[in-house]
Amino acid sequence: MTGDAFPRLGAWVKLPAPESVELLALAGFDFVVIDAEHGVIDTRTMSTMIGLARGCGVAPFVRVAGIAPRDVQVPLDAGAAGLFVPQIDDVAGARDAVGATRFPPLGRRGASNSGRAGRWGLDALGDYLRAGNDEVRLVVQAESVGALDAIVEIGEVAGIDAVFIGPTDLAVSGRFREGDDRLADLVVAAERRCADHHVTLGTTASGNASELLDRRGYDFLVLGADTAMLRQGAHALVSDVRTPRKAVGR
Ligand code: 3PY
Ligand code: MG
Repeated sequence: MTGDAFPRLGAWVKLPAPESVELLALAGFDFVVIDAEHGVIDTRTMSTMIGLARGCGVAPFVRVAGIAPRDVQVPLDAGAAGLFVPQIDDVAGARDAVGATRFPPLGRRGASNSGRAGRWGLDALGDYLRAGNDEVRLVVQAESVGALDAIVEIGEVAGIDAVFIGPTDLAVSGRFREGDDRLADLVVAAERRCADHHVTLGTTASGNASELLDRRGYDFLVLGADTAMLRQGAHALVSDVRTPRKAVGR
C-alpha cells in the first residue's frame, strides 16, 4: 500500500479505443479506470491502454469483472496502477480480493516480472514483488447496504487502499427509488465513518464534484465515462442545430 495520496479525478474508459485514454489524459484527468466489468474491452486492448496511459502521464486503473486469476493477473502484469473490484460486501470478500491480487504474505498472486509490471524483465524479482504489494492500489467497491454498514472494517483490511461507493448498484441492490432519503442518509453516515477512521473514499459524481470533495470528504471521484461524454457532446451538437429557435427582432 502506497503512502501517496490517491489520484483525485478519474474517468471510466468503456469503449475499446485506446484513443479514449489519450483524450482523457489531454483533458487533465489524473487517472482512468479501464472498465472490464461493464465495458467491451479485451485484454490486448487493455494492455495497449495501460501502456498508453503511462506514456501520457495518467494513472491506469482497471475495473475487473471478478477476482479469478484471469480477471486480475492480466491487468496487474500489464502494469495497471491499481484495480477496482466490484461488489465487495463484507470483510471476507475484501480479504478474498486481497488474496487474489497481492503477493505473499498478503495474498497468493502469481509472480512473473516478464511483463510491463516488471519492466519486461528489467526489474529484479524483488522490486517487482515490492511494487505489486506497495505501489499497486486495490480499491474495493461498496455497492450494498451491508457493504456500507461494514465500510470501515472493509477499508481497514490489510492490502486494501480505498473503498469506492457505487451508487447505481447500491440503489439497485437495496431496491431504493431515485431520491430516497434513507439511501442518502446511509451514504452520509458511511462517509462520516470513513472520515473518522481515515479510510480513503471515492465515488462517482454527477455535477456535485465540489460538494463531494470539499464538504463530504471524498478523496477521489470518477467524473464520467467516455461513452457518456461522446453521447452528451454529440447530442448537444445535433440538438443545437435541430432545435427550433424563436425568431428574434421581428
Ligand atoms: C455503480 O454505481 O454501481 C458503479 O459501479 C459505479 O458507477
Ligand atoms: Mg456498480
